[in-house]
Amino acid sequence: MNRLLKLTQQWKADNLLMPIWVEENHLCMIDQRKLPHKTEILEITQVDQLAKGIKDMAIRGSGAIGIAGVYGMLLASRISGGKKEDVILAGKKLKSTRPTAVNLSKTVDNLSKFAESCSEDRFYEEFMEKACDVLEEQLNFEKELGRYGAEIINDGDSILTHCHSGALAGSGFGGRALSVIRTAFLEGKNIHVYCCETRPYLQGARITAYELEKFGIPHTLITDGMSGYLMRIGKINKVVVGSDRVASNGDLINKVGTYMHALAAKENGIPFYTATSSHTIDFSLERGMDIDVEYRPEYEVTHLDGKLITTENTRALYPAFDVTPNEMINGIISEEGIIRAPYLTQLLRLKK
Ligand code: RI2
Repeated sequence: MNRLLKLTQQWKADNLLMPIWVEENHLCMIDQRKLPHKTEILEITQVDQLAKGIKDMAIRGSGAIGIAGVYGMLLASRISGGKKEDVILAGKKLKSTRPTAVNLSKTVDNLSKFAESCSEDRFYEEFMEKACDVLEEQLNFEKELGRYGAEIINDGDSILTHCHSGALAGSGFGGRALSVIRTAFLEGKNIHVYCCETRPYLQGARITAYELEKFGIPHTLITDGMSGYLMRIGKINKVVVGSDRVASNGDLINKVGTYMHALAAKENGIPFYTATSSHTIDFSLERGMDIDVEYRPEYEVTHLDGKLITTENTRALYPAFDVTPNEMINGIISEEGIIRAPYLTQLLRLKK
């Protein structure tokens, strides 16, 4: 049995809620579009299938699509029979699926570079070792940032989170935001989570609430527009969200709606944190507003569960992410600790 199959056995025994994993002859991926009512597992044997799954949101969350990038490159290296150009081409295909979350493109770029340096005769074996290192590192980051993040959670906190930054958006422990929340809960802190439904894809309603229930963490679902009022009446006293990308000045790019929660938090004097890992910091990006925001199809807004909810003529717009300026962020929780302003200098600790 190879190292990856052994690791997978271990992760299953540890009860990780993995979004994607490997079996003897194929990849398995939970179709997140079907949750919470159905746990459908897609069998992946081709890179194109995986790329489509990422593009169509069968797998999503910045950490998870980065991990999907690792599995995709590994799959390509196996199919290629040692042809490096094929692996690099597969990387390009994978990267083109979702442009905003940086983990996918960073991971694929690193593995493409690694492919160039592999020896011809042991190409797949070397690639496998590298993939295992990256996957293990991601899981460790998740647990580490959870431990650091739990320090800012107090007994009695009511925490708002937006979208889904949890196990299925990462390596299976708790992703980013939910690693912080889950660790605090496991430490015995009495907490309550308000999760936003997250229109239009409803990751919060469908997946965050599902995971919180699985982890036994008390929670309440709210619609996105309710956060400001609930802060004002004292129901929410902290915000912890994930991150699709962090610019070198600390600006946060995350699921659209995050910026509105940050504005409401600032107005109400409520601390706002993002949980991330060094892989999600884009040191080549000076400011958040310089990013290429992914716009998704109109029908994802005009339709609910495949049914049109507007008139035929109604036009819709769906920028999938927004930008929260660094000055609205009280801390960036990472695997190396909690980074605080001035971010431009402090984030350099994570530049490896
Ligand atoms: P981690 C999601 O985007 C949201 O923006 C969410 O905050 C983030 O990814 C979670 O990723 P989408 O992929 O911070 O559902 O947990 O569009 O890595």
